[in-house]
Amino acid sequence: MNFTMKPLLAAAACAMFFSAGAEELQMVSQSYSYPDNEPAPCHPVPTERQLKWQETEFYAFFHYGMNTYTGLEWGNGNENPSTFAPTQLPNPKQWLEAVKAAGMKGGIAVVKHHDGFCLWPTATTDHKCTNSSNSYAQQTNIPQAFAEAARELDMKYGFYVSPWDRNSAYYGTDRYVKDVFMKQCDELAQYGSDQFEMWFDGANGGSGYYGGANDNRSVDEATYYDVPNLRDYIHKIAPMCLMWGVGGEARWIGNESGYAGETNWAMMERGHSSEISSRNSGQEEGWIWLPGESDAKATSAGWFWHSNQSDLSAERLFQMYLETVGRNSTLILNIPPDKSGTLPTSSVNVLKSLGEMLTTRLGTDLARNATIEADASRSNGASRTYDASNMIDGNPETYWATGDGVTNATITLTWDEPQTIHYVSLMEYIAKGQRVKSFTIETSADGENWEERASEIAQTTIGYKRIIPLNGSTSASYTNGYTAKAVRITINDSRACPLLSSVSVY
Ligand code: FUL
Repeated sequence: MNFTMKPLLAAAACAMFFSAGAEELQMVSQSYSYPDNEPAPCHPVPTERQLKWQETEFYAFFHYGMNTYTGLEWGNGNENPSTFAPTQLPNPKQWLEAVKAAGMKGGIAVVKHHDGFCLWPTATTDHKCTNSSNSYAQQTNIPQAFAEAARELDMKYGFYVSPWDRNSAYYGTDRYVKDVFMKQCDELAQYGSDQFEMWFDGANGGSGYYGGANDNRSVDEATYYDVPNLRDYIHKIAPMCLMWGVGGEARWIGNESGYAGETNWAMMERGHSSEISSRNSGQEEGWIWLPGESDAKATSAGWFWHSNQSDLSAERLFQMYLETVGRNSTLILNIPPDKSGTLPTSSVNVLKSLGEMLTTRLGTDLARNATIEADASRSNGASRTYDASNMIDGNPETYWATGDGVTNATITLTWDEPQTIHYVSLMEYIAKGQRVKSFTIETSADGENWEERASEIAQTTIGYKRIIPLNGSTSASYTNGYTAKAVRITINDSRACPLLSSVSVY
């Protein structure tokens, strides 16, 4: 719809109120108009916290703790604190430097796993590193060192604190939530108001040591942890800290193998029976914004370090990246520190190769030098345009849009000289909701004859980011690519007028 034709809505709404002291009646007239012609939101929409979190895209998971020294994946909670015996002072800065080289923007450190062993000098339990007889353990404070290193390296950081505690005598009672778990979250929040995510595992209850009781305790995770209060409380201290999993602000993608659905909505019908089976793809009809996060391991054995582990190849990790970040999910990739409290050299080397691969393959955006056109664009507003050029200006705040009710359109990028291309990456302006339901990509070697690409991949949702390998495969080796003088993207269907903030071609 043309802006000039659009009626200025509800021109005169009147409000009445009493002024504080004099109690005299005042009339205030307000008028509503849309000088910028902005598209209406297509609900649900993300909170600002969820938006910021989504921009983190690719970050690390560091499973380190008592299990590193017992060789277990789930400690029972009956460990002697002295078993935690680092051979040198654990060095979170080395962890973060290594993942930064892989192109990651941050990391989450496990500071308490299900065994209840805390990697900071907590006041809530005796099951903690500072009670070890090892002198490096006594000096260990992972949340503090991790937060400091992240700030120094300009990276985002957060903590995994297991709600389940197989050591605590109080687990399963109200006292555990009030006096142990909430206080631990509070202590951790104090390590930085700039945390981006707290990870609350879904593993809840079962057998354990429980202060010597050695029994089985189960809880209802939906009610036991007093999540609404916990969330409000953490957000007061760390306003941009997203509460993952049990916290209810982002969802598990449904597997630990590093892939999201090709179709992947950021919305879910929370509480509906279909929720669990829809984790991988989200739900188009979902009424709550609950974006997916994929947790996966970069090593072969477990989440924690094991002497027999090997590193997955950089090529395999690149595939995971395409199948998660490239499918509207974030990727939290686990690399476990060893008994020295540092990442093994072999892992550091793979991370470096991955970073180089990402730079070579997805580092130079050819769209920036293209001419871009759309066959439909929304009319300009007073201080905003919705032109196709907004998709290649590198500014995530500007976007291309069509007019209200226009749910299909074609975008064409053209170069003076033919380019060799492998990937097309698209981003929706999700602040106003996720919209696109179907699209197609074609390339043309001469600018006249078109060939459809990657039709074997479901070109359905886009969301925050969608990366399409033009050869149709996320696992095939990096080929010679296609020669293209032009690329055409057709939006075939959308929940409302499509809004794209970026088109990139690599
Ligand atoms: C799971 C836990 O039980 C694993 O030990 C690990 O921490 C993984 C990331 O989440 O639910």
